[in-house]
Amino acid sequence: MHTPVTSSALPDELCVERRGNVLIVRLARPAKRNALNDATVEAIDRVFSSVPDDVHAIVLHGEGAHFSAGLDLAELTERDAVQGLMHSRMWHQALDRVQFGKAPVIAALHGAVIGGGLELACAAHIRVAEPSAYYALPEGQRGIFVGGGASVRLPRLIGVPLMLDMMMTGRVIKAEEGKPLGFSQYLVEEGRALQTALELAAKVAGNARMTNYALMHVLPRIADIGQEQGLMMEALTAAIAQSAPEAKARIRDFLEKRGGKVEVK
Ligand code: 1HE
Repeated sequence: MHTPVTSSALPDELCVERRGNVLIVRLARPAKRNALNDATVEAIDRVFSSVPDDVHAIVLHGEGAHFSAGLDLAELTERDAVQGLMHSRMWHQALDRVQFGKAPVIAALHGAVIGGGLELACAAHIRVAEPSAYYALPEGQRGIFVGGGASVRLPRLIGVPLMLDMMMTGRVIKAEEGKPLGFSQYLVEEGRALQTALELAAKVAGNARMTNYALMHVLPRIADIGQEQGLMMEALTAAIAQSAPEAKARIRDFLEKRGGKVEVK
C-alpha cells in the first residue's frame, strides 16, 4: 500500500511518502536541479529526526534529471564568518540525523551528485548509482570549502588523495569509475536506482533492529578508535545483539531448518 505522508510543515522542495515500513524521501526541486536551500536542509533535519518507530528503512532520491546540484548558491550571498559557521553547523546537524538516525538510509543516485548533494549522499548508508550519476566538488572552483561534512565523510569512502584531486582540479568522477573507488556500493542500469534502492530497503528493513542499530551507530565509531578499544566495543555490541530474543529466534530458525541459508545468486 502506498501511504502518502504529507505534512504542511514540509516545504515543497522535500516530499515524504510512506510505503509499509519504508519511508521514501524525495528532493523535489528539479527546476533548480535539486539545489539544497536552507528550507530543504532544515526539512531534512526535521524528517530524519522524527522518523516513526515502525519505519525500518529510508530511501532517498531526487526528482528530475539529477540527484542534487548541491548548496543553493543563490543563498550564499553576504554571510559573515559567524553566519557561515552556523550555516555549516546547520548542515552538520541535518546530515548527522541522516547518518545517525533511527533507520538505515539507501540513496538512489543519478545525474549530478555535486557538492552538498554529494555530502548528503555520503551520509546515507548504502548508495545505488545509475550510469548517469557523476560526482564533483566544485567548491574548489567556487573559491569556497566543503561545509556539509564532506571533509569527514568522503575521505572515509574514497580517501584524502582523491578528494583533494577533485577539489584542486575540478575532477568529475562518473558512476562507473566511482563504484570501485567507493562512491557507491551498487551500479545499476539507467532508471533502476530507485527500484533497486526499494528492494534493498525491504531487505534492510527485515533485519533485527539491534543489528541495524549496531551497523549505523557502533560500526563507524569503532572505525574511528584504536584496535583495543574497538575490539572491546565489538564484544560488548555482540553480547547485546545475541542476547535479544529476536536473535535467538533467528538462529533457532536456521538450526531447525526453517530457511535462512546463505545463497549464492
Ligand atoms: C542552481 C544550482 C545551485 C543549478 N544553486 N541554483 N554546486 C555547483 O556549483 C553546481 C552548480 N550547478 C551546475 O553546475 C549545473 O546546474 C548542473 C551541472 C548541476 C546542471 O546543469 P543544467 O544545464 O542541467 O542546468 P542549469 O541550466 O545550470 O540550471 C538550471 C537552473 O538551476 C538554473 O536556474 P534558472 O533560474 O536559470 O533556471 C540554475 O541557476 C539553477 N541551479 N544548480 C543554485 N547549486 C554545505 S556546503 C556545500 C557547498 C556546495 O555544494 S558548492 C557546489 C554548488
